[in-house]
Amino acid sequence: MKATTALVAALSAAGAVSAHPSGPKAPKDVNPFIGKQYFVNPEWTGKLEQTRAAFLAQGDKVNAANVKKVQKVSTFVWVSRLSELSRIDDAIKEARKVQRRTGKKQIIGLVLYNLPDRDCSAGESAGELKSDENGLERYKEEFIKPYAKKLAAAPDLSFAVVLEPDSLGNLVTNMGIPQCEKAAPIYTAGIAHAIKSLQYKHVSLYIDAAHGGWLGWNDNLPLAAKEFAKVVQLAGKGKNKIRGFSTNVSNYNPYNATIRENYTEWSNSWDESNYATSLTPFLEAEGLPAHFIVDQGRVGLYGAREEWGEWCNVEAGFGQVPTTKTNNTVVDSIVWIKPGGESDGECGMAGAPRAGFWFDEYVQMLVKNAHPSVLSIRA
Ligand SMILES: *[C@@H]1O[C@H](CO)[C@@H](O)[C@H](O)[C@H]1NC(C)=O
Ligand SMILES: *[C@@H]1O[C@H](CO)[C@@H](O)[C@H](O)[C@H]1NC(C)=O
Ligand SMILES: *[C@@H]1O[C@H](CO)[C@@H](O)[C@H](O)[C@H]1NC(C)=O
Ligand SMILES: CC(=O)N[C@H]1CO[C@H](CO)[C@@H](O)[C@@H]1O
Repeated sequence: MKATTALVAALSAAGAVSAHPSGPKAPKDVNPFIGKQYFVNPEWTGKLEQTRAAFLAQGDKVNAANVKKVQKVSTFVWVSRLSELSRIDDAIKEARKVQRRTGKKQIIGLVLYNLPDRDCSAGESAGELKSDENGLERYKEEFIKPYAKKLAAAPDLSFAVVLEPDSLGNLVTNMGIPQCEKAAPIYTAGIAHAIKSLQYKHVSLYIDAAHGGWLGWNDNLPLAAKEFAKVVQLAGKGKNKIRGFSTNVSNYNPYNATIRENYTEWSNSWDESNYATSLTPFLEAEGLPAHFIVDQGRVGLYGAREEWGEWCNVEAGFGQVPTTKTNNTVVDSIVWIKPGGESDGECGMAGAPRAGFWFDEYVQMLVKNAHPSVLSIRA
């Protein structure tokens, strides 16, 4: 077992070298999460107080205590509209406080999510910017510029930034939808601009690569890699450019499936670790860095979905807690990008509120089904 792992690691390292001929001053290939403390977002952990109170009201002391463990876990901070840029300031302020108190270097996870004509295929998460109303210029000037300025002013911290979940996935598979065809040049220009604007040593960029059930099929893997390469090239000559890719943001796929779901039958990407592995050679062929972060904020229970495409308030639990011990050399870290608790929409579980609204019964279920790594946290 060990020998095989070492061989695979050696091969993939060799692949990386040949794909990126590096000059003497090329940045070292370091996992930005190693040795850092993952930032815990008090805005989210505060909301879980109502979940704890609900368990106590039911006389369920065990799960009330488990909520305290969940409150120790790091989640990403979503910046999804212009008015949410202040969330970056709040996170920076809080992270500095913790860093001063503990002496441990903090890494803050951020999601950058505000492209014009957002969510072209479903429209469920359509954003505030419209390409017909000068959206791309506004995105660059009013969103990316201040975003970059805030990060640039905090070199004492580290940042992992997920770029625009879902967007490039739509350009790979949904070009038959007129809105996506129209959005394509806007998306590529917008993300390339974000990459170019966020070139700082303390900022690691991860382009969103959707998930194994979407781009993980054999036919889609090379198309996805080509789409990513196009955007990175458009960003021009850079320094570090991007660190890698994020997968499964807000979805329910397990990282390491103990039992394969039937609906994954023909796919080599039946869980997110295998998706990262499947995509790797295609990225390397395009000269792109094959490094991943995988969202395990919510993981669907085995058998909870009849089809892979089910996405709405699926029966799930909080997943593996963030760690760099991923058992896969191409995976930098498991992270919780989607902070469990906000409803996906009025669908899935009974009583679900509109998208984005807190759904406490759902959170209680996430706690009850939490991964063992959550339960072993000392609170
Ligand atoms: C998957 O397929 C097997 C074999 O057909 C069946 O026994 C099993 O119940 C199925 N699992 C689910 C979750 O539907
Ligand atoms: C890595 O493998 C070990 C040993 O099998 C296992 O206990 C652990 O849960 C795995 N880690 C992840 C993140 O899946
Ligand atoms: C998946 O789990 C198995 C069994 O615990 C373990 O041997 C393997 O290393 C794990 N793989 C990953 C990628 O976590
Ligand atoms: C970024 C991403 O992959 N998002 C997807 C997560 O999974 C759900 C369910 O398959 C999709 O609807 C999202 O688009």
